[in-house]
Amino acid sequence: MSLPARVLPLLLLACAEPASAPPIDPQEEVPSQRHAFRVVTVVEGLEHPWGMAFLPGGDILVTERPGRLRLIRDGALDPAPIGGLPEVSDGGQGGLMDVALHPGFAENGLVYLSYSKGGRDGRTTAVVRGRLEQGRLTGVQEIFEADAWNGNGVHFGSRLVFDGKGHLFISVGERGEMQQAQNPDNHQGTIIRLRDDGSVPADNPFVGRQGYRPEIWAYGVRNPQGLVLHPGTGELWEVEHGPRGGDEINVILPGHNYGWPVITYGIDYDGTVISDLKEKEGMDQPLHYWVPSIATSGLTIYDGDRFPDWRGDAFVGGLAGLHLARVAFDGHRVVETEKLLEGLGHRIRDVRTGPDGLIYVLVDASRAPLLRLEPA
Ligand SMILES: [Ca+2]
Repeated sequence: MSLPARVLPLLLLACAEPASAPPIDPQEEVPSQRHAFRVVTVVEGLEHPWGMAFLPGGDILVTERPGRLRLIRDGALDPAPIGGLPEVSDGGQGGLMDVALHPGFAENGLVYLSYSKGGRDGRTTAVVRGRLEQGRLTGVQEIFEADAWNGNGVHFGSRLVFDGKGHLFISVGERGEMQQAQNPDNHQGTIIRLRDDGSVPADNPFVGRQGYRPEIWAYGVRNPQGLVLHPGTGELWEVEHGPRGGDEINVILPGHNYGWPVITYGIDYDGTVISDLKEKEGMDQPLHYWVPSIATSGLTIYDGDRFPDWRGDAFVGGLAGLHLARVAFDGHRVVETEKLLEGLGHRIRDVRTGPDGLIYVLVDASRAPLLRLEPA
């Protein structure tokens, strides 16, 4: 596998891991601007966990990047991984990524997984679904394979979000080929919108348009590793891992172009200028950006009842940033930012609001914990 020189520092960054994190004292009250909280370890010993989904009844599914789907049952990590998974091409930034439940999971048992898939032309991002039955996925079928093949080990995306109206959103990275994010004739650097069976909705913005893939909902994104429906407005919010200084939060609208790499607030990892432009007609501006980068991954808009003064705030994981970012909004305007969980030395891969109103945080490490923020 050959890699362009400009992605090597990124890989080093992605692989860098703190030697050991200080132990967390669950009794310790952590102060912050709006709420004091405690950091509780739910389980330990996950290998590079990436995504999670809450099952009805309180159990949790967690993906591990090397290709395992794990079950946290009654608060303990089941030693046996879920069976029946597809063959995952692990390595670099690729592997098993997100997990999401079909909105009708209670009746149909359908679980969706995004992962990097290997093939003759290198690797790409793909999505499968299967029925969870007695510790196995059965009837596994591929519902999407991105036209985003190459030999690069970077920028696979990939989050999965259902909108509750029969659609599934999938975020796909530009696979380390930045110019391809502006080419809508492939899936590199896009947000995809499909029906739950993988078919293309007739009202997607580019259906029938020459030179555009009909699966595309929006394009011009770099490496989108956070995607949620805003619980208050129903908007699709995205975070993308930018170049050096240029991570972004965006509101994703149908048919819109988010500008990478024509406009950016960042420079390349080797210090070279990617673009002189920070804005351009026809390209959407982010709601917020980070300079320097924190290496964003994971996003939740808090809507639980346990931290009332955090309601409506965005929580974003920072990998290289080694913290959880809280960004408070008034509509689309940022009104407050704060770094949480600083000093623990944790690369943060994912963050979710649990059905219990607590905030769950996945750490990226070879032996990693799932953490939970509880009110003090
Ligand atoms: Ca952008």
